[in-house]
Amino acid sequence: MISTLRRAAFLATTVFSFACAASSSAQTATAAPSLGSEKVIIDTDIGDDIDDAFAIALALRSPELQILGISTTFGDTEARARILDRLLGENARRDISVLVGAPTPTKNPMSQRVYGEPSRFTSAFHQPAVDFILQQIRSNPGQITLVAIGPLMNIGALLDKDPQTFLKLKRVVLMGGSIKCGYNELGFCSGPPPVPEWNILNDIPSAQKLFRSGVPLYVMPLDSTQLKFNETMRSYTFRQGTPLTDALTLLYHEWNQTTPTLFDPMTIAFLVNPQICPTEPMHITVDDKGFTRPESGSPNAQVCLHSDSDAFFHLLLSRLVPPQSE
Ligand SMILES: [Ca+2]
Repeated sequence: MISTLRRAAFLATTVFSFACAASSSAQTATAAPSLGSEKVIIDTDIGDDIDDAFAIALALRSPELQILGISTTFGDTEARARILDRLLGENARRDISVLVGAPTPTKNPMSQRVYGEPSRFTSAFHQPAVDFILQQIRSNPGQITLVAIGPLMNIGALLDKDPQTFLKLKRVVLMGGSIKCGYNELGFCSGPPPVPEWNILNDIPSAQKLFRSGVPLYVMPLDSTQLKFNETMRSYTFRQGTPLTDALTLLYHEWNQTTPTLFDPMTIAFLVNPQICPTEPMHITVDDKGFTRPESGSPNAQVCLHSDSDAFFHLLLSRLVPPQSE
């Protein structure tokens, strides 16, 4: 009981501080479209789990970022692109290109497919993701951060098609892998041993290519990304009634589960404030079962094993909520 009361008091204090932060960051919350200095392309499997939508929402509200495009990967990539069409259209961000990866076979149901049914925002054509990303790298060598928050088919295709251009990325920031702990419903790293993580497991050869590529690689594995979006935070977010929070509300209900784990948004939080997920150099080998094993050798990745979850949620909520009226 004592711990329950303490937790309730902590949550009340935390949400109050989010509200204050929202009020003090009115300029941040209204800054759209963003023309920030950090050029990013986000590669996503939005539509299955719910965390991709939160990652994109946070990116849309991060004026530090200039989002050049959002590409889809894994399964029915056109359906995912239509979800993005609507999400961007309803938030007046059709300036952002929506790209489509090659479709792949999957039996995984797409929980948020209905959100992407044809609407006034649906584009008749989506440019192939690999062509667009290579064009953008060639036009902006050394400047683009590729944020990978889905299975790695597009990454593998980029490396197959033009590895020299791929190496002209500024860096890849990946949500993926499991270094010292596996999936844990409690949200903290205690007990479960490492497992093959979803984004790695669904395209192991591409993951192996990525970790061997030599591109600057920043990794947010399960160890630092099992961030539970609890009931208090959900209620606070979903009652805001903005186009962005309304989109998240719809997608959350179509997802039809209770507590989201916000794995993917940590990549965006890292771009905005690297101190939220400090990295350390490691040599990671992806084995044939999809385990990401730390081994001896020269570092091939900067890996975040411990994140600041309070700072993460403070950033997320202070950006998702609108400015308070004076
Ligand atoms: Ca994802």
